[in-house]
Amino acid sequence: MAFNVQEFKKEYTKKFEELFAYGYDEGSTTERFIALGDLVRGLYTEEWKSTVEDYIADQSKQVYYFSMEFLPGRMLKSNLLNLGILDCVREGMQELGLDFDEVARGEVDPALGNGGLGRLASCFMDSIASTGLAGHGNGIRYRYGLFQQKFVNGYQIELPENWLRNRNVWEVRKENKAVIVRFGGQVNLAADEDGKMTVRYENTRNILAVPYDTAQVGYKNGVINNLRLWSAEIPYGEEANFSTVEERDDVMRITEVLYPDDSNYEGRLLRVKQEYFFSSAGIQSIIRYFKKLKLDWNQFPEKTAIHINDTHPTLAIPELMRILLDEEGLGWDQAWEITKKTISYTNHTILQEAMERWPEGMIAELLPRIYQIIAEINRRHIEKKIPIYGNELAYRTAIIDQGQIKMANLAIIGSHSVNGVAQLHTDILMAETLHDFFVMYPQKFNNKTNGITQRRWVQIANEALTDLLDDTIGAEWKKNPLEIRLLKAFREDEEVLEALETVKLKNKQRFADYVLKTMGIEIDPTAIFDVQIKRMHAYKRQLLNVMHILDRYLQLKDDPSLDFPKRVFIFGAKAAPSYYYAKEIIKLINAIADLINNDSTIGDKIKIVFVENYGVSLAELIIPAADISEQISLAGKEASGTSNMKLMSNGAITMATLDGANVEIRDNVGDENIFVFGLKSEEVQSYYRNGNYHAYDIYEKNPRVKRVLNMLVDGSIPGIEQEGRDIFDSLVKFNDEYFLLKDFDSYIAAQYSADRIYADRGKWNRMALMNIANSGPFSSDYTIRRYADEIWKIKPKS
Ligand code: 26M
Repeated sequence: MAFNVQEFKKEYTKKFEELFAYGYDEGSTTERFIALGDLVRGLYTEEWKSTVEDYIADQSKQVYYFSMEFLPGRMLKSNLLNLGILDCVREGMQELGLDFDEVARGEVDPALGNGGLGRLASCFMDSIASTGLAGHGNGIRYRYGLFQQKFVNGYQIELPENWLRNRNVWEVRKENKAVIVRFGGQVNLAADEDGKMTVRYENTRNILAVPYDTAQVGYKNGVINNLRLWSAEIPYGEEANFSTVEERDDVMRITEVLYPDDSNYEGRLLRVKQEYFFSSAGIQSIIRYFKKLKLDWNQFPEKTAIHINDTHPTLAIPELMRILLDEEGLGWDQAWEITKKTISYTNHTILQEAMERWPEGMIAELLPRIYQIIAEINRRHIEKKIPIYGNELAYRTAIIDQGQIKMANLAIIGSHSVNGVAQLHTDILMAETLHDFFVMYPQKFNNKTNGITQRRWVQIANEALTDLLDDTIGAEWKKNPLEIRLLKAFREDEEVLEALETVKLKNKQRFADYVLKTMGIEIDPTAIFDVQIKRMHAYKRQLLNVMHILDRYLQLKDDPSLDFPKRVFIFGAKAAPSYYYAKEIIKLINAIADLINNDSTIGDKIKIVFVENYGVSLAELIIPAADISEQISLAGKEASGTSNMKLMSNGAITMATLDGANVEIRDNVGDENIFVFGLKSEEVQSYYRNGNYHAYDIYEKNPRVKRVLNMLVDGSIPGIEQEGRDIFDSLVKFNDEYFLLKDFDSYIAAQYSADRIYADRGKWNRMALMNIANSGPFSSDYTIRRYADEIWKIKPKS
């Protein structure tokens, strides 16, 4: 983008005055950001428009990524980076006497997702545009994002996240693209004049879905795709049907707030309304576009791929069927072939409690026509499969079972591709979780290991590392992430290794400053920064990390002269508001932080920092500062993980169980550049199957385990009477569902070897370098290319 510093300064000054009627020097940080964001949006609108026009002119196949969640993070720097004007704008702001980084922090980080699944969707949007693919997002414009987390007396408190309070400079409301989504009512069959039967919907409640579009700027390639988020409103001219406050509230509520639980499905009516609302609106807008092309319906799958991110948008399947059947007049078989060829599905979890199921009666009442179509899909499925596979297998794969609609079953049967998000996860899906379906449809199953965008997670979050890489191996890695492997040639180069250490130290200092300023805790940047950042969940085993901390504390209390290197244990985690046990662990971590941080005999040997309100923006601050990446879920439980990839790309060394994508990280970096411990997935499976795990025996026989666990109940940690007892019981009395006690010894041993190696700076730096050098394969650009080649069948714009 042609643009110079002088022009920028002029434009910015003008834009600010236009918006606020005073000079930027008098503005607040928020106002300064809004002016900048507004200016930047103006810079790309022409390319945004022409990208869409080109897609129409070329009749390019397009992919639509349907996701209930997106977690884009702040967009200013990423838009500037991708437009190629980041340095120019930074310089211009500086010349205007403004602190560019501070202005950038004036942007609110949109938290329209819970965690891994939502962030993956946003990495994918960046990679789709940056690899030159015609692809768009489809989701919900929640009025309130994921709750803000506060700690009060160590307990998690949730506050509403009113992310739109200062307006959103990136979005464009597209009133002319609004569609109607219908709920409730009755379905009637009526014969028209020629005696043809048509389906009529009567007495439906009609909701207006208004799209807000946000540009997805590709990296220096002129491609600008679209993220379309829908908002629920009362349709124009239908105000009379919404005369009571309750009726109006019911509409607003649909897109009011993101459900804050990412691990436990709940059969709530409002949730399924949200799911149908954005699925239906998305399908309608795709159909509207396709009809402009004036092609045959059989060409729909040649021009359209629709991907559903987990089962949340699965109602897109019967919705597409409904439109083809009822509105476009196609026959069942033709509509079904088109639907299956168009839709593909990603599974993100094997946890049974997270699998979506809806009560049949609820769907029948809320979405009567959709219910009929699901029932017919189910009937045909059973009828077709019984002769081939027998009754038992056929019924085990039924969509409707014991009064419940199983969304994963519908997603698999109604799509042509089912993928897991790491090889181990996909293997478990095929062999266990979805084995019945694998028998029926082996060709549908495939793996697409997750990835991350190094543009955000290295170039933006870690400018110092970016400069070092450019100076050492050139800048090609930015366009071609595999090229980062060139760094391997410098593994014995002391100058590079020292420079890498300097970069890390600088990032650690930056985080230490933040911690001092926001929490009043002083941490030593030369200490090991040991990081675990992810949702709080029992299977992720933050509690195992806690057990290590308590063990280390006890060792130091016994012998304060022990020469452990200093360590700072850094946590970031939100718990679902209804997840009681996860909240107890939050309280526990805050309590041991209080105890240990203020114990003068421990001093700097152990510090614990539990940051409040972890999210994308804090991740950008923490990840570049990490030495150790804690990826310690019980093997077989974490589908993939993506913070593991972000941390390795920033030179942290992984402390890993062989779970999710950790396995592939190990394969890439080699055993000598990772700390692996714990049970393997097959061993876990075998214990579950044989029922021969006895946590109590370990508690009794392992004195270190016993001492650590006793701390939870003997009053040595103030303020956790209830929590300590509950957590102790979960491990000792209720047999430790996630095998923490079993993995404890090998975890401690792995932590000790980390201590030893950290003391050898050269060796540690070499390991860090090898992690960075081997992170290229985890770029979401490659993940997306594999989705494009193997599932979506779309090619980049030449
Ligand atoms: C479901 C029903 C009702 C309300 C909420 C949900 C729900 C929301 C989010 C369920 C699951 C949700 O997210 C799951 C998730 O984030 N899974 C993670 O996906 C990542 C990307 O593939 C993986 O890296 C993680 O391993 C996986 O845990």
